[in-house]
Amino acid sequence: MKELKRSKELFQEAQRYLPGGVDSPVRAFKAVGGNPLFIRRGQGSKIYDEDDNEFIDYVCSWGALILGHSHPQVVKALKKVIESGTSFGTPTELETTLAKMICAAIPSIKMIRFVNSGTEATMSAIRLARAFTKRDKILKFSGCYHGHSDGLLTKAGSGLATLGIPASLGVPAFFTNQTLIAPYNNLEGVAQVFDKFGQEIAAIIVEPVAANMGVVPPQPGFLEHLRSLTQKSGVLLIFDEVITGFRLTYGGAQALYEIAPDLTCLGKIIGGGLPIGAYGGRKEIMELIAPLGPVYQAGTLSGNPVAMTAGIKTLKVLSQPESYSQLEKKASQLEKGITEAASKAEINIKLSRVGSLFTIFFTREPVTDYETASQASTELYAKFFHQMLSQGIYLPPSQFEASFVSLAHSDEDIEITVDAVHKAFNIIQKAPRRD
Ligand code: HOZ
Repeated sequence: MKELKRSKELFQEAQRYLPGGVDSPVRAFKAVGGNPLFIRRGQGSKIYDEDDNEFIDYVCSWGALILGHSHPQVVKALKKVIESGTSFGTPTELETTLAKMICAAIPSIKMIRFVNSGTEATMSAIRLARAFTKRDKILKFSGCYHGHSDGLLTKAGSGLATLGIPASLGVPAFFTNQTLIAPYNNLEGVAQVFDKFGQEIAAIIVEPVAANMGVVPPQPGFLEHLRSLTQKSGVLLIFDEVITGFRLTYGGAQALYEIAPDLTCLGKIIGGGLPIGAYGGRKEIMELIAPLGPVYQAGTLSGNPVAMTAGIKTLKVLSQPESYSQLEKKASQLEKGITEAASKAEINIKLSRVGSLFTIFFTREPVTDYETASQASTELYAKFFHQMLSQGIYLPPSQFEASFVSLAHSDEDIEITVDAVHKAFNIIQKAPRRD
């Protein structure tokens, strides 16, 4: 890798105008140290920084780019649509086309509302759940991240876990008092909350595969139990599939685990790399949204033709046979290579993977919730991250974020990555350690 001369200059300048030099905290490399890369372009599985260094990218715009960067069919469709205008603030046929595709792929979604981010999707789904149940409290799991709306910014993963911020300043206690917390994968914790507050809970919101404390799969029976408990107690079950939707299967995590939630939040892949979010679910709940019902939610750029087009094209490509078996093959080859490298170098890791989502935790203990995830050595992760970066592999700059494999990653990319992991683990193993 060449010097990061230009990235360094740009970061200096950015910090004068943007808080921390970034528009989203994890990008600032605070958890791993060093200078963030300023990226100029992406093509397939690769990104290129302002110094012209090439990296195999396992962030893929935080999972949005399941087809890889600048997929030719997506780019072609975008060029065409942009020539006809970028936003009208009126309905377009494209919104119905994407809505139909999503409803067909995810049968629990009978109606859907497009918004502009995952944060908006979860925030609006919760408002809707409160209106439907006429209850105020919600239950979320520690280490799960559902965007940055007030009521959800407590015991959250992603950037808060990365930066060690337990709760954001500026959020009145009034909001977080309505948010109940249980540990992920812990049915006893859920039962305790329900014993005390069952009648006041509007919804449980959960990432069906947690992917914002690193990847933590649901243990057998966890999601099933949440479904039966919520059904018995008049509580809505909201799946936050912003990351897992169209990633684990074409029907998302809910198809993989065969559980139909009442509401689903989506984002990332359904916008093909353009800003998007969506929430959808049972018809009688969705019909409460204005203008049909009294739950208000609106947006100037919601359903804009550019994001709709990128989403439609992405889902069309993704719906081709073998997309998911290819993703599984690539990701399992990577898992095998990394696991072998770890045992050869005698490094304790737990590799957590569901389909094309994975995290390497630097720990010897199984990772099942936020408490066990946070036992992993962030110091070793940072060393590993930089060893990989110097060999041209871009991983998430935080132990508590997922890595993403795309359809653009080739067998050669996987081989190069595994070779780099061998080298990185050997160097880490030899370095003096504090863990
Ligand atoms: N919260 C995002 C990952 N879970 C990070 C988004 C970004 O920094 O772009």
